[in-house]
Amino acid sequence: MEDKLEQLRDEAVGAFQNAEDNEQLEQARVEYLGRHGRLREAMASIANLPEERRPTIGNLANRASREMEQVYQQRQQELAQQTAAQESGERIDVTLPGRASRVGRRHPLLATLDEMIEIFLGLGFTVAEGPEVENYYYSFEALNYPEFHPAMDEQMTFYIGDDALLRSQTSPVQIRVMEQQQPPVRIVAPGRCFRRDTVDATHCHTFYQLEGLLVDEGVTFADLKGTLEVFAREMFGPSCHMRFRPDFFPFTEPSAEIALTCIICGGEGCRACEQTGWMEVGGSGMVDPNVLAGVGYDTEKYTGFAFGVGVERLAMLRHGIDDIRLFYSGDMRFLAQL
Ligand code: 2NL
Repeated sequence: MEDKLEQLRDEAVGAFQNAEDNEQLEQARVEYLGRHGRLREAMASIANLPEERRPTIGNLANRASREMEQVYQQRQQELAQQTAAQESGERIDVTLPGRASRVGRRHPLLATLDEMIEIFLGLGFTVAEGPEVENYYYSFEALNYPEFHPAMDEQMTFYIGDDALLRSQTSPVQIRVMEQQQPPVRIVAPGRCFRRDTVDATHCHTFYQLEGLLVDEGVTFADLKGTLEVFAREMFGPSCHMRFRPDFFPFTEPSAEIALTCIICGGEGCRACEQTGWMEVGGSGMVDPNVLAGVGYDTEKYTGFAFGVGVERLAMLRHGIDDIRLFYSGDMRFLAQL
């Protein structure tokens, strides 16, 4: 009887372990563990044994039963895991082509800025950079701001200390360069700037600017206009023109607002340009003699022009984008289109 039970257990364990799917496993379960199965059959025959043999054989039968049940459950679990893996597509198809890794590219704002810089490099300018955290002197005093100008107000500028603030334009860079060298100076200063603006479709607290500065003997407003005209045509094509209107900045005199032929409607007038046919892109002017004197230049000998252009504005025009916030959204559906 002992041999018979052991043989039955070994057979059952083999059958469970060799079952290749749920159906085969269920067949084996019915055969060995079922209500009319072979284990029950063997257990029923224990009643026919002599009384003193029954407890030993009964224990043996119970142990065999537990072992069979254990192997059955283990195999059941293995099969369930296999099915789940197959259903979730974990099968490996070695014939599939590999996944190409995504190639990155420049952000549209920096791509626009690079194009702008490229044009000025072609005109003989070089690139100058400086700190994003500035002090009062380079931000305001050296730029001929009067002592209580609103641009200095905490409402308009981010202060991070008594004499430390986030630059609101890149002009401090040009002051630093002029302090270091005598004319001729011919530089562009690209970079990130910061203003206390409430974010909306056309304003952001963080934005990019490109400023330019040229100081030499005999520089006139005609040089300013000619330089910016060349820039506009290189950037937007031969039909793009420039409009100058009187404006005011503390650091230039005279000063002029810069507008370009609306790229959306070609100057006809549309919603983007509020029916004017023109798009304002920045400001410009002849460097105020106070600024030149402040860095130790001889104002009898030298004159200069300067300008500042908003990079977001140009990028929006170029790509027909109507919301500045898209540039800072990090949304790949937007970025991948440009
Ligand atoms: C604007 C106007 C401008 C300048 C920036 C400048 C710098 C120095 C001296 C004189 Cl160091 N001028 N920069 C001049 C005129 C206008 O920016 O609307 N920018 C977006």
